[in-house]
Amino acid sequence: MFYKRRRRWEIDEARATPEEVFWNRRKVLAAAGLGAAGIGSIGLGARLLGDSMPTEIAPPALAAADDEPDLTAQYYPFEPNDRFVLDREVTDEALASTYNNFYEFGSHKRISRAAQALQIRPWDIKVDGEVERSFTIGIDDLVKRMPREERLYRHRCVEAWSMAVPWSGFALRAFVELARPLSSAKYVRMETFLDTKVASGQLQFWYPWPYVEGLTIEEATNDLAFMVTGVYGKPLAKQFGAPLRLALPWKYGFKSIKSIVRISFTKERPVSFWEEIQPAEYGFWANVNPEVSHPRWSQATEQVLGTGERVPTLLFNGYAEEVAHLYANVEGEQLYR
Ligand SMILES: Nc1nc2c(c(=O)[nH]1)N[C@H]1C(S)=C(S)[C@@H](COP(=O)(O)O)O[C@H]1N2
Ligand SMILES: [Mo]
Repeated sequence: MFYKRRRRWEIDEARATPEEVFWNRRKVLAAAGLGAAGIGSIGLGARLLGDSMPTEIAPPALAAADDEPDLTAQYYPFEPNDRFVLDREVTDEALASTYNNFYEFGSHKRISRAAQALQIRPWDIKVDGEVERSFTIGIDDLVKRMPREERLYRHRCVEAWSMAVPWSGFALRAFVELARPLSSAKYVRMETFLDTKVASGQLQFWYPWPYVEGLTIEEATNDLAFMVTGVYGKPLAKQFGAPLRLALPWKYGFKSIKSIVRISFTKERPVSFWEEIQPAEYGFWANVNPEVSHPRWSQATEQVLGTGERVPTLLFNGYAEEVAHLYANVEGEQLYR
């Protein structure tokens, strides 16, 4: 295809801050003794998840992985699904690509370089647990089989910053249908890769690696639950959680697990990574609610990445109409953190 449609989120080059600027600024901060905790390059006072934990400055990144070709590259951009619209501008790509949470590569936001060491082709996903038959599927095969589409979603991190991005992927429901769970399957548990050779963050033994997340079958088959393989009209850059991540826009960002290698259908509720670390602060449900504070900060407002704006946070991150009914009969639980 020679014709390139101008995408809605494409902005002038002048407004985008190149990655170099961040990195140079980072060096300056390090020299000033501020280290990783002092990275204020976009003016956010965001508190790190688990900031009671020791933090570190990432060692130099390994060489970029020698990936086999991505056989799905030809499908991008995916067809936009116009049912999913935004009430705000799409976040600048350069910014969203250099401000990431991916603790496998360091417990700070500037992990985009280190993440390039992750090999994402070949990549297999193991499907097991309460299913008719366990199987393993390669990412390219999976993407080929799924109903591909693009959706504009808000993303609200528990640290009170937010962004809005065009995810490419497929409904998690379509994957659930492919997996053929038994009626005994009540939850879906997802797991990230484990490889301390590429992901130095996984050498931090006080974290319960690998990263695990989970949701109920009802949540997984809700319209909004989305499996992500691309962003900004291209295959996912590694720092976003390539080649396969989750997007649950009504929940705090930590539920949207990255670089998934295993998906299990279970009878028991999975215990997720952050819940295991600090259950009083990060629960299983983790639905966005401006009225329920995190024990250490308010969730009433959020800093919109790249705009310098602080805006009110919405119940279920603005997706109440689609998901509120899922929680009508769940009582006496920590639904909103
Ligand atoms: N495996 C894994 N998945 C993860 C995380 C992580 O550290 N490891 N961080 C989570 C958090 S806290 C957020 S806010 C989002 C960040 O996604 P982004 O970097 O694409 O903005 O990824 C989530 N998924
Ligand atoms: Mo987050």
